[in-house]
Amino acid sequence: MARSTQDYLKEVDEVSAHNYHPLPVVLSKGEGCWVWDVEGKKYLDMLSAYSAVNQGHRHPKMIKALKDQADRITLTSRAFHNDQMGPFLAKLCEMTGYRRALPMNTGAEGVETAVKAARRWGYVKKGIGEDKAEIIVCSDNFHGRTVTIVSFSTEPLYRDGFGPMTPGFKVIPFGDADALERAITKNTCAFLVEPIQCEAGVKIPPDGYLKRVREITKRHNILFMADEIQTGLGRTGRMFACDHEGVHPDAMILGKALGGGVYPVSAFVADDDVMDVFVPGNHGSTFGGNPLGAAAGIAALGILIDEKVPERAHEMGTYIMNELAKTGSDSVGEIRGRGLIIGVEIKASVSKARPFCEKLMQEGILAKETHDQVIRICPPLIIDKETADWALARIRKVLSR
Ligand code: IF1
Repeated sequence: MARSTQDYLKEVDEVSAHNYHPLPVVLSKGEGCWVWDVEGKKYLDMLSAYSAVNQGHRHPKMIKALKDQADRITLTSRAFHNDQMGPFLAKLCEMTGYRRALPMNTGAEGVETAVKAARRWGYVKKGIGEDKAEIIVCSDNFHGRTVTIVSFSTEPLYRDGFGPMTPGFKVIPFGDADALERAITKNTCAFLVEPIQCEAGVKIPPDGYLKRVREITKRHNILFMADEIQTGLGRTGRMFACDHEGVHPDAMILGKALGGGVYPVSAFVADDDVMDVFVPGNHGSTFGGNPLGAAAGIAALGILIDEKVPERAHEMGTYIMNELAKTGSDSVGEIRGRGLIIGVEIKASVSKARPFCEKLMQEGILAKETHDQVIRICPPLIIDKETADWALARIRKVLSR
């Protein structure tokens, strides 16, 4: 007899670590904006694996690239060259406007790479005293789960019990450029920031913030490093969220959609002045830059350009935001977003966001709450108007209950 959803839930509850609290749906198939559960029920994916499937589930060009590469060679290690990594990094540099790229696998590894680059740049290029380098970050940041990264998180849940913490980080409020300027000392090597704080509840900084950050970091000779892992590659309606203010940071970290939803691919991109702090042996990864991931990366970037994905995200994001604003539900507080990262805040006096996500699931929409009060609306960027209208009708119904 076929296994039911309950069978799967019971099994996973027994054998997996309980480090998540997922919605009770067990998925077994995906295509475009849609996913199916083990009982054949179809859902619209409004989370997109936290922006890792911007190109849609199983985009035909992704699957072809993956299969073709799997038929040739999948893993070489960095002890040898492979014929996919160079073309991948060249394309990435061209799209981002940086001279060099360092490929890793997960976002957290990309952020760790940025931290190492910034510290070493501080010592080698800026002459900061040994082990004194300081990186400034923002409160409510989310940059990943490694010990060093949670060391500069301000969320107790992510840190508690995982000490001793890595020193060398200073936390300032997000969106406050004056606070950045005040926090800089002779030991500061970098400012690391998400251009939009997604996990914090889709927090968009005040207009002109990134421009001021660029100006301040330049004037004080510290690196401006943007974590575009979630905001990058089209999500906000431009290729990168920093593009909204025409700002070019000293370095960017990319991940998630860089693998087109089929493979973990991340990268740290920067110019020579930063990247040349890496020398043979002082950083690396078994899997970073592997041919399968690089082939996925080439396809993922190709789709974003060929199908004008950022433009589509801008168009559909504007449409969905405007339509949501018309909903006029008593349960809804602020609705904010940029492109197709949209947060619908549920008033704390009404309830938490989770029950709304559960009701959306019953209606055939998978969305995930963040920080108790915010429903995140983040479909794949290839969503069309018909699908958006289908979703809007159901979202309205759930919000107006
Ligand atoms: C989880 C959140 C999203 C990220 C930014 C680095 C990373 C992430 C801006 C690390 C990862 C994830 C990880 C996933 C859930 C998710 C998440 F809710 F936790 F915050 F997307 F909003 N920088 N974000 O968003 O990348 O190492 O995971 O590849 O940890 O549960 P990773």
